[in-house]
Amino acid sequence: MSGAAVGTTELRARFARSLSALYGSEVPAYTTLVEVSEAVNADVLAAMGPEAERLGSVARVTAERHGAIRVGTPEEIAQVGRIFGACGMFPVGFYDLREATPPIPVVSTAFRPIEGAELAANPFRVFTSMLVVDDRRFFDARTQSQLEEFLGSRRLFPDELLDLADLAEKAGGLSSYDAERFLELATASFALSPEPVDRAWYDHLESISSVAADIGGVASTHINHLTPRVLDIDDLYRRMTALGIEMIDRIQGPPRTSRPAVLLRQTSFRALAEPRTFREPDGTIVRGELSVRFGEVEARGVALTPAGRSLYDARGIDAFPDTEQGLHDAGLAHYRRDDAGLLQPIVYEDFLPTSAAGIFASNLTSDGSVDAAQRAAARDATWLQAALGRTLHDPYALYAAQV
Ligand code: OOG
Ligand code: NI
Repeated sequence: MSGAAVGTTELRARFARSLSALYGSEVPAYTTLVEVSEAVNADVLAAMGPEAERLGSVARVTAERHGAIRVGTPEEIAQVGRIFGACGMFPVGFYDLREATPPIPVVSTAFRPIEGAELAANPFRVFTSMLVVDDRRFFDARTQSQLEEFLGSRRLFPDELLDLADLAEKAGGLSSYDAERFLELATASFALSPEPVDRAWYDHLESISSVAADIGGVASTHINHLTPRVLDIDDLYRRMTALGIEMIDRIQGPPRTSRPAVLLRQTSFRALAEPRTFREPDGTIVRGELSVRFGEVEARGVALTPAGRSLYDARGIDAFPDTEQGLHDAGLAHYRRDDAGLLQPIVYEDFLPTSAAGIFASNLTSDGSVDAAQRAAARDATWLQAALGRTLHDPYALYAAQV
């Protein structure tokens, strides 16, 4: 415990709230999504009673969000690690989206709390992707060096923010005054920038990958989506569609089933056109629009063990037992025994590579261009851990430790 006025747990909860307010002001449809999610959750609670809270208290689920951000360099992701570290969020898992269909030129991790009590207090997580500029399958030598120059000369986060982050992580929190300042600077760093976008450069990157353009074609980063959690995602999907909001054509992850909910199910509304300013090749500044940011929503189930995950990946949800006791006895999912000796599910707190790929893909303007004959750049969990300069946690080890 620290003596700081605002501890890391409260900093995280306030950061999630402040980003939510920002995203709602930038993307009004997000506010609709949050309202519909809250209405669905209230209805599930009314219909099911305490059973609805089996996978997290209503307070947790109502405040629960995951964000997504995308950065360009190892230095940038290390800075992101410091900012989230201040909020008690640590990198968990390694995702290589270059292996996805269509391939995306990024590797990713998720910053999140890692202990049961912290997850219960506020499980805010941020899926964070980093561009792989030296992967020749996507970027030729000239584009790589242009990207390196562009990314190397920008500063996503002011020094004052990084210093406050280091102070918070070291002291376990901040004074009220410093906490306000930290939240103000951190939130502003993830706002959409009014800076004009260099049209020719952006278009060049977009012809390779929309995600590369979103990262390397603009001078700052931004929240790409902020996802509330819902207790009945099929109902949410129907209600959003009835409101005339265009959803992607499916729910990613396990199909609806009467079996216990496992892992993660996600869907989203399509990226909306947002006004942006552009600098044309002749130097004139014009108003235009980009469709990059969207609204995702998710439902979470129990965390699977490695055996459960292999079974899910090989045979799908139909291969699973019908009951929680069955899942537990077969060693397929994580449960802990409460004081009364009853089985309590351990919530899945991470992401799914196929689902993430589907979420990326459903909002791309084109598949981009990839030359599979070219040399891939080596990236793995060990590489990312070194870039971050902090432990990259293994999700399976964390679930096992929560029991
Ligand atoms: C991240 C996509 C992955 C999820 O929920 O699987 C993700 C992005 O679009 O940057 O957020
Ligand atoms: Ni997401």
